[in-house]
Amino acid sequence: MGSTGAERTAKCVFLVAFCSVCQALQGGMLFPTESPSREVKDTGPVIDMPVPSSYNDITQDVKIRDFIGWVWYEKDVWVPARWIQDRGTRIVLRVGSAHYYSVLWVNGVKMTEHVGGHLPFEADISSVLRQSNANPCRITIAVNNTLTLETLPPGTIQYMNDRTRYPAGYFVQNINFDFFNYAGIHRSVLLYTTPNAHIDDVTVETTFSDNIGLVSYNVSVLGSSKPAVKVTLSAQDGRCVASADGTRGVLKITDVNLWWPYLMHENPAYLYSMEVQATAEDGQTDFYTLPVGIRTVRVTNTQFLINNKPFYFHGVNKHEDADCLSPHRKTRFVFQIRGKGFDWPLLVKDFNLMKWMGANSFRTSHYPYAEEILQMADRHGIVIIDECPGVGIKDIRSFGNVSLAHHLTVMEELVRRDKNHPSVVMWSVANEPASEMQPAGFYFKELVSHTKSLDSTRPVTYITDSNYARDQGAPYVDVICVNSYFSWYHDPGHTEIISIQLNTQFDNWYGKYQKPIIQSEYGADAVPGLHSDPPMMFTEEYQKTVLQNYHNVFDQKRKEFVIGELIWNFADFMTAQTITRVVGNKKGIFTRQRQPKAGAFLLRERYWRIANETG
Ligand code: GCB
Repeated sequence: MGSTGAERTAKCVFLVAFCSVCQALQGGMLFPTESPSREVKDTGPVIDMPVPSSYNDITQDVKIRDFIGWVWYEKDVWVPARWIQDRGTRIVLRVGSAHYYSVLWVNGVKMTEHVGGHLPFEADISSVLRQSNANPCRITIAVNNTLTLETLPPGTIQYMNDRTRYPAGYFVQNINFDFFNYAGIHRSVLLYTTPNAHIDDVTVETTFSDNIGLVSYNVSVLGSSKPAVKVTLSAQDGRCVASADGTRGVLKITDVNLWWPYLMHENPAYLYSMEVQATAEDGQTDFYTLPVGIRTVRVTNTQFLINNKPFYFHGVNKHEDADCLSPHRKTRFVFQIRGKGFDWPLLVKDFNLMKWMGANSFRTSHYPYAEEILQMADRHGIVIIDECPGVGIKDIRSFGNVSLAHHLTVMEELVRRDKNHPSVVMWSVANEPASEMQPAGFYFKELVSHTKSLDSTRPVTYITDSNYARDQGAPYVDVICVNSYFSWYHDPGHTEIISIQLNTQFDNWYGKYQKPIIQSEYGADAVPGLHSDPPMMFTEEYQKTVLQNYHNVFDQKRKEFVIGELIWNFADFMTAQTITRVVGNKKGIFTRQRQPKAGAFLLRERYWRIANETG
């Protein structure tokens, strides 16, 4: 942990559960032993743990890999003395994400807690640092990865305590999603400062008319009742192109450079720089600079329009997952096993691969990705469908009021974090919920309308694998996103059925809703290096044949109402251990180490061809 965001190591303690029984002195104090009526809980080992990283793959210990419960991270850091001495300085501690439920202490004082594994949380720690003798300052974060029916994603704990079958007894975390439940502090922990009176939030909405760009902005300032706010927009060459005073306003830019997805324009991903200054009554000024891309998004019943031009999503679904080589400060390279931990080399490699294959878009399946990834997409002109962690909502009890209230809160946190990214063009509120269940209608109506009330500029969707006739949520979304695995989970081995089944799928959905459709997942597992001709399941040839059959249908339907295709998946990824997964899901067109399978070359040819056709 540290102010620079550089990788550091914290100490990590694994605790199976808390045991907080206090005995008065008069008790016998028998040595604790286990018996049919007694349980003993011990603290786990204290070990070095890198941040950011999942803790699961760091050691050789299966108990740590599959651990469910509380882990404690602790680190002493030196806070610059001037931060503490200057009472006009506000000191904030920010956790990029920690999976799933976290409690944060500084110098033993509880600062905050946070529910949810994929979005940031922070606390103003100034007064604690000033009260305690700050240095070194001790940061303690307890993280619990247990999933329940009311978490997002949901899960249940199942106890295997029938002693005739399980002599030792154990419990499992059941989940209805297909990726490993990596846990720990996954993104950077930063210490940063602001003046006491500070810019708390900035929201921009953009549009244009002919060659005039319009940026509506809204600035909120805390710690000052009458701040003087000044906003300046600069072009990439540093020229000031518009400015305004006040907490709200509209900036007008003549001869605007729009933000375009790459492949769609010769000058894509144009970002202006918006500098906000807020000066408080005492003369202190806070400055914040936000990159701003000016673009519009609109959906018709057959098209997805970016800057009023039809956009066809030819892209990928991803995961934050890899086992890869990373540079290290001291040793030149280390083999790092980070799980879902944020990793710069991986991020840059993945963007290079997406560009190599001509992918213009990705979905953050199945949870919000690190902010650095969105910033990179803004700069490179790659379009994002931003998904919340609403994956695996299969149990009717997860459609209850408590779950819905939490889901609405998660959408608020997601929109608050990602609203200003031009690359984000649509919100996805869930993946493959049991949307045919009766309560799903009300649930999705509320969820979609709440999301639209938070952001009226972007369409909202969720990803369905339900039958078109029974799905309860589709009336509320702007775009229908459908997952299907013809000739894989259905009719395995029969790729000849894809054409008829896929055509029927599209015609049924469009016939009922007259909304544009994205094939949000399709694919087949391929174990790299496994070959067979004629193709057989799990070979690279079979994966290719499935993709080709899907593509033939996409090519007919994209002339009508199909507005996108996202392969499942960009790369192989880790899952729980099941009989259908051979050390993880192998539907990647790249391996987990980012080497191409045959399918990657097929998609590369296809995506570049589409890019050239659609300009
Ligand atoms: C799906 C899920 C995705 C899985 C995929 C598969 O429908 O949305 O999370 O990994 O299928 O490979 O089964």
